[in-house]
Amino acid sequence: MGFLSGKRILITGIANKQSIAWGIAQAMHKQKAILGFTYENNRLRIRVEECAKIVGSEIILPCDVSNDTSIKDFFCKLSEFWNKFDGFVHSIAFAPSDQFVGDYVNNVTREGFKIAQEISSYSFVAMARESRSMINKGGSLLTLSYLGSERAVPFYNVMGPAKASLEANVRYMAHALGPDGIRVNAISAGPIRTLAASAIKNFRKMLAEYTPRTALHRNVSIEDIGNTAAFLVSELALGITGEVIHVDGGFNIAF
Ligand code: 0WD
Repeated sequence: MGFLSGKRILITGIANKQSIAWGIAQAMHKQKAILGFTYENNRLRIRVEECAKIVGSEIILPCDVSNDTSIKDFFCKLSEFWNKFDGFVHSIAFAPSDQFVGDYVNNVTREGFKIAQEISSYSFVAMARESRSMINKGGSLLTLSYLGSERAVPFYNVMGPAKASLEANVRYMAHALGPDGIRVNAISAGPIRTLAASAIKNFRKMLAEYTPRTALHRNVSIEDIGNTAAFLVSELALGITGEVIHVDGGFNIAF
């Protein structure tokens, strides 16, 4: 028995085995959740299939969250496997690479700002709207944020406002979905070397400087994020909604 026994959870945002979403999937699998997976495009399909196989999942479906039809089609296909399920993990963010360089004010563009907001924040509520009627009472939605929403982190640039919007989205979604018995939370993760992180200039340097400044004197891993994610979607966390929980080794509380 695990504390997610019998729960059906959908995982988005696996790009490879370094992805935070993969750490989450493994932790949930350990707690006996039944998992389904999305992949953004055919380039990523094989990698997601490999991951799904490891955790015994047969649900691997395309979903590009930049496109409303793709989201609609995805949940329609998912309903052929699961007419009801217990929640999803939104582990998705994107902004064009030219938005992560130089001075924020000089380099941010209308298009870059719009794309970052659409894919990294709006897509969370778009997915919730399309799946609301399929989610069981007691269900849980989870997304991934970063401290750049609260503080100006060099080179994080346009993704900072996108994460701030995502965190506000969490609170508004939690308020709207609360009466349906659905909880909505975010994990604000410490920096982890992934594909998405490689878009941020100086990420390695930042990671090295980060370690001694955390309260725990260590960086976090995808396992750390995964374990908190498993807890948050479980019945152990039934009283928690609308929260942004830092899983960052105590970086944000240290001076
Ligand atoms: O330090 C880090 N790595 C942190 C990441 C610290 C704190 C938060 N996060 C957040 C990210 O901002 C993101 O929201 O965690 C989430 C997952 O990021 P990750 O695990 O670091 O990155 P990665 O393994 O690259 O997965 C993100 C995936 C995409 O991968 P690529 O790299 O191919 O863009 O998001 C998915 C895609 O699989 N994605 C989409 N999925 C569906 N539709 C789309 C889209 N339009 N765009 C990106």
